[in-house]
Formats: sequence, C-alpha cells, structure tokens
Amino acid sequence: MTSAAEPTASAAPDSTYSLVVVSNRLPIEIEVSEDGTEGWRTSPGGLVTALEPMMRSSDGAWVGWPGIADRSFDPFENDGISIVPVRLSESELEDYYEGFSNDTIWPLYHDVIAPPRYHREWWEAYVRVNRRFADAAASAAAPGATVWVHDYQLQLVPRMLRDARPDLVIGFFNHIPFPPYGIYAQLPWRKQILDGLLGADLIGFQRLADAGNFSRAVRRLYGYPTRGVAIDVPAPDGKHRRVIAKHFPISIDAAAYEELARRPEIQERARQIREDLGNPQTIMLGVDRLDYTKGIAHRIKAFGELLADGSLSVEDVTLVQVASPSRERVGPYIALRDEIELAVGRLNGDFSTISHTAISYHHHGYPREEMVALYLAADVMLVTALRDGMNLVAKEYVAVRFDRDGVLVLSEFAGAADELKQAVLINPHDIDGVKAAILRAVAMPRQERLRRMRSLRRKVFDNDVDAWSSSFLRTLTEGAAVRPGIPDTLAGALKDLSRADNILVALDFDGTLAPHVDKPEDARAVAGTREAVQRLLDLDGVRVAFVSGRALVSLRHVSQPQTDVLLAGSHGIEVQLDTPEIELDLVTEELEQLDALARVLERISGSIDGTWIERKPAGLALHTRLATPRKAAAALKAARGELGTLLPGLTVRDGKDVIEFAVRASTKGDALARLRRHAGADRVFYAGDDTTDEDAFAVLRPGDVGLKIGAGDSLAGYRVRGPEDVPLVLGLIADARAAVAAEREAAAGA
Ligand code: GDG
Repeated sequence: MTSAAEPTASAAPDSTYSLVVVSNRLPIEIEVSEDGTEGWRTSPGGLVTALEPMMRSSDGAWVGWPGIADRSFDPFENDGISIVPVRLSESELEDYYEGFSNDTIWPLYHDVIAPPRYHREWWEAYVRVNRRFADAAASAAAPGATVWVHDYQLQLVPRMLRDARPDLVIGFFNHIPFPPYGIYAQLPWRKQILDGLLGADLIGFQRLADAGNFSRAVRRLYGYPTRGVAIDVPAPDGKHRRVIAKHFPISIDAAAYEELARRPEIQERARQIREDLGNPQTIMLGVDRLDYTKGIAHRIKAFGELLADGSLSVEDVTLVQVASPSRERVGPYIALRDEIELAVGRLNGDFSTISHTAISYHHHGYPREEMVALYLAADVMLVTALRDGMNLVAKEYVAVRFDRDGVLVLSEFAGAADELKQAVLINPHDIDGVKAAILRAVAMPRQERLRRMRSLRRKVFDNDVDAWSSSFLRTLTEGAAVRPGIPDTLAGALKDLSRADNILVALDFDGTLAPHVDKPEDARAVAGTREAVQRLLDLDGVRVAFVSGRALVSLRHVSQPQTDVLLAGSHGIEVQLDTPEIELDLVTEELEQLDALARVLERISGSIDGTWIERKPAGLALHTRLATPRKAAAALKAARGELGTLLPGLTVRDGKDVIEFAVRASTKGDALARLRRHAGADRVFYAGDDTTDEDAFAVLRPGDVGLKIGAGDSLAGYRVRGPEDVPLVLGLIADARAAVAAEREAAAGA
C-alpha cells in the first residue's frame, strides 16, 4: 500500500509553482523505522492519484501538515511533486484539528448528528492555523497561479489568500456536506466562514443540495445577489467579483480498483475470506471510518432484529464490519467506539455459534489489497450513513465488481445516492426499511443483480476521479478565472494597434456584442455598443465589420448596423461590403455546382411524397419530415448516391429529417480574410466567443489583436468576461486612435 521515498533536498520551492494544492494532510507522512531513521511514506489516496499527473506536468506543489506535531521540515521534492510542509504544534492539533474541525464543523455540517461544541479558543486556533496555510500557499504560488484548497479544516484560506495575492486563481472543494441554513446558523462564526470561502473563484461541493445550501446562507447572511451557480460578491474597487458555487461529485480511480480486483492473488484471498467465515451463503460487508455519521449502529440494529425474528440465520449470513480507527482523541469518537463494540459484543453473544460468528468485527486499518478482496467476497455491501459528503466506499465496491455481481444497499443521505440510483436506496433511520432492504438484497435474483450493477458501474467509470478533478480545474481556470474588467496587457496591445494606418475592427455578434438568448431573433447588443461602434466609424482609417454564422438577413435584423458597417453572414458565404445588396460570394464553378445540385434534388423531391427542398445561400437542404420512413430513407439514399458521384466535393451535413449539401465550406477565417482585403487594413482586431471564431483567430497576423469573450480554450491572445466588457474595449480603441490622430496633427502642425 505504501512506498517509501527519499526526499531530494535540492528542490526547495521558489515561488514558481503554477498549481498549488492545499490540504490539511500532505499526501505523504513521516515513517520512523526501528533504528530511528526517518523516511517519507506515500499514502496513495484518491486525491493524490487524481492530481499527481497534473501536479507533475504543471509544476505543482502540495502544501499540508505532514502528520507529526511540533516538527518543522524544509520543503522538498517527493516523487516528482514538491512538498511544502506546514508545522502544527500539539496544542494547535487539539484546538484547530480535533477541536474546531472535528468537534465543531464536522458535527455541524453533518446535520448535528452529534452536538457541535463551540469554543472560542478553538476558533482562534482555527484562524491562526488557516493563516499559516494561506501564507505557505501564497509564498509557493507563482504569479497568476491556480491554488486549489481542500476541505472544511481550511475554509478561511481562500479569503486570506485573495487578500494577500489578488493575482491568484483560487478554488475550494468541500468534501463534506454543507448544511441547511437552519443548522448552519448555529455557528457563532457563520459570517466569517462564509466570507473565508467567498475568497475563492470557484467553490465546489459534493451535491447540488450542498451548493444550494451554501448560496442560500450567503443570501441570508450577506444579501449578495445569487443567480444559478453565480454569486456576485462586492469587490474593494466597488465592482463585483463573480464566485461560482457548484457541485462536482468526487469519485475514485475506478480502473485502478478493477485492476486490483482482477489480480489472481486477490481473488484467491476473497475465496479464502469466504472459507474462513465458514462459507456462508451471504456475506454482508460494512467498511467505514469509525464515525457517528456512518450509521454503523443502525446497520447492526437492523441485522440483529433480522436474526432475532428468524428472517436470517448466522449459518446463512455473516456481517463483516471493518471500522477503521479514527479521531481517537475526540470525545464523541471515544464514546462511539464503546457504543458500537457493546452492540457487536451483545449481538455476537446472543446469536453467534461455535462455528458461525454473526458479526466479524475489525477495528483496524487494512491494506488496500485486503479491502478489495473483502469487496470481492461481499455479496451485499451496506452503506447506511446518516449523512455523508459522498461515500467513496460505495463507489469502490462497484468498481471492484467486474463480475457485475453483488448488491449495494446505499443510504439516500450519502452524496453517492445522487448518482448511484440503481443501488437499493434506504433511509437508515427507518430500521424496518433497512431490514426490508437487507432481505431484498439477500434474495435478489441474479438477473436483477447483474442489471443493477452494470448500470452502477457505468456511472462510476464514466465519472472517475480524473474526470472529477479535470472538470473542477477546467471550470476554475476557464470560467471563474476570467476576471471582470479589461486586462492592462490588452489595453497596451490596443494602443499599439491603433498606430496602424488602416484598422479593421471585426466583431462576432452572438455572445460577443449580444448575450446569448433562447430565441435567436431576440438577441440584441448590450447597451453602449452602438455608441462605441459609432465612435469608431467616425474616425479616419478605421472600419468596423460584424461577422456571424447567421444568414446575413438575420444578422442585419438583430444587429441593426449603421450603414458603414461591413457585414459577413453565413460564416462569410454572404457579404455586404459598402453595397446596398447582399453579395453571394460564389465563383462561377460554385454557381454551376449549385445549379447541378438543385436539379438533382428537385428531381428527387418531385418524385417522392412528403419531401421538399430549401434553398440556402450556398447550398440546398432536402427535408423529409413529412415522408413515410421508407420514402424518407429512399430519398436520402438517392440524394447521397447521385450527388456522391456527380459532385463529390460537396459538404454534407446530416440533420434530423434533413440533409444539407453545400458548395462552399466557408469559415469565419475566410470571412475575415475577405474583410481585411476589402478594408485594406494593416492591422485587425477580432472579437468572438464561439469555437467558430477560432477560425478567425487562426488567421490573425503579428500585431493583430484577438479577443476571446468568456471561458474556453482559445487561440486569441486576450480575454474578457462577457459582452458587457466589449463596448469598453471598443471605447479604448477609439480613445487610443483619437490620441494618435491628435499626436499626428500636432506633429504635422509643428
Ligand atoms: C470524506 C467524506 C467523502 C477506510 N478504511 C480503510 C480504508 N478506508 C478508505 C475507504 C475509502 C476512504 O477510506 C473513506 O472514504 P469515504 O468517502 O467513505 O469517507 P470519509 O473518510 O468520511 O471521507 C466523504 C470523502 O471525504 C471524499 O471526498 O466521500 O463523504 O466524509 O477510500 O476505502 N482504506 C484502507 N484501509 C482501511 O482500513 N486501505
């Protein structure tokens, strides 16, 4: 399970890490061998596995506590990842970790299953330690780096980091639930914690409901406007900073679990476990940290009643319960261990026989291989959490069952229940319901088991931990990280651009000048666009063009351009360049192809009922919606067949009940090239938001300026957040150009 790795002392951090992960515990811990020498042991948790490749390729550092109190360690490199250890004293561990994290926040966030304890000195230690983590992260992070903070022990770190380093992109992921306001409101430091979290650009939660609870708490306590996943937080400059609060259900390295399960020695171990248990018909399994949130007592109670009423017998069914030691110095955990072990002892005393034990109970941590063998041996997996952020055990069980057998009984109070709907879902508080679910699982026919497990496996493999971390980081770096306002570098580039003799300012419409709307005909440019465009049109040597994938007539309708604006519609197939008429920019050969195309399709549609043709600027569409399926298929086949031979170069697009043939595959890049020629421009500014705009960015030349609107990969050199920023950018071009003109005039006069 573990591998020892010697640190290399040479790699001290130098503030150049572009990805910094911050978590309470480091992914490694110190190991003292018998002769007293110390080494570092990797703990291969899911989070490390998920982030490792990214950390390596993007120059990553991990900031966290190394698992031993009162010891300082210099930063070092371990297995390709830079490690930045944070020192914690024994009393800080008591107050910050065992106290505030595990005896205040943990019970509060888990529906007050145990009463949270509020102590001011715990809170003070929490603030102090969070500050230390934030400082360590701030000094490790390169300018503009991405910092990903994990979990409930570090909720103040995002705000502390943002204040110290406004240049950073900050993400936070909460591994445990976020409670409803009625519960959250108990927390004496409820406003400080929210403010701490709101320092992040993106706050990730396990469930949709958690993100909703968080947004509601922000509305109630701060009154900030929230819309969907977005929260607008007032910024010091009087503007707003957009924070996204969204669910990203965590997962596991499913393939790695399956790989372990396929190993012959692990399968052999699973067989051995069954034999050692006396070959019962059914093995039920529970695997949990010994925690009051996991509903271990509820599971034992239900099992005990089933044994008592004779529905199950110890000859047939054994429950294996792994309760791995956890937080053993925290009061409620000490009491819980006594409670559970009393219940197990009683039940075994009442029902076990010399040859059959009712509950095989283990208060140990096991190597992962042993856990996988247990999952393989278990016919029924019991996850009865009273509240759980996700519950990875449920997903691990599913990943291991490559034989598609086994039944998962899953609490609806575990985050995993949102995805794993084909499990037997239970309310663990309803003991009769749990008993019925256990009986159903024990007796479930093989066909049903296979069907359910197949669907569960699809879910777990489709959304594995890799998908989880990439989706979080993508949202963080592409979306939330687009800062409002105009970057200084863009302003500088626009000044340069405005020195050229002739400039073309070419603008996509939907998503660039106008926000996207549900009905395309309702799209309108944001306020201020028309005035900004007019200022540009009034300047010498500046031309403005609108470029769109829309048909030109539609572009004209929604953009209502001033007469001097050049227009390119249908990705450049149609243009209107200082003429009153739309030009269909087709060469003779293309026009001949269009005629031939029309002749073939007219003949086909004329001979097959329910089909008709639609003319497009550079092609035709054959619609089959009103034809019988057989006739529709015949029409499509004829069209494809005949045109494939006659006009092999056509672009073909299949749609629902329609097939479209075009003689020209024009792109916005072609459109921009045409506009550049027409305007005689030395320099071009192009702004767009869509993937089709990438064709235009691709034809920009040195000195041109490409501006991407919003999130997403782009070839453009600059980016702003949304259409509302575009009039400001156009205003900057106009200002810069006017200044150049004034300079030139002054120089000419002198
Ligand atoms: C928190 C949230 C959320 C347990 N015993 C042994 C062992 N384990 C492993 C399991 C699993 C992990 O520990 C436990 O993960 P869970 O998700 O079940 O629960 P928490 O520890 O409470 O985790 C939870 C999670 O964070 C991730 O976001 O899902 O809701 O509470 O991987 O296999 N592993 C080994 N030996 C043991 O004895 N090797």
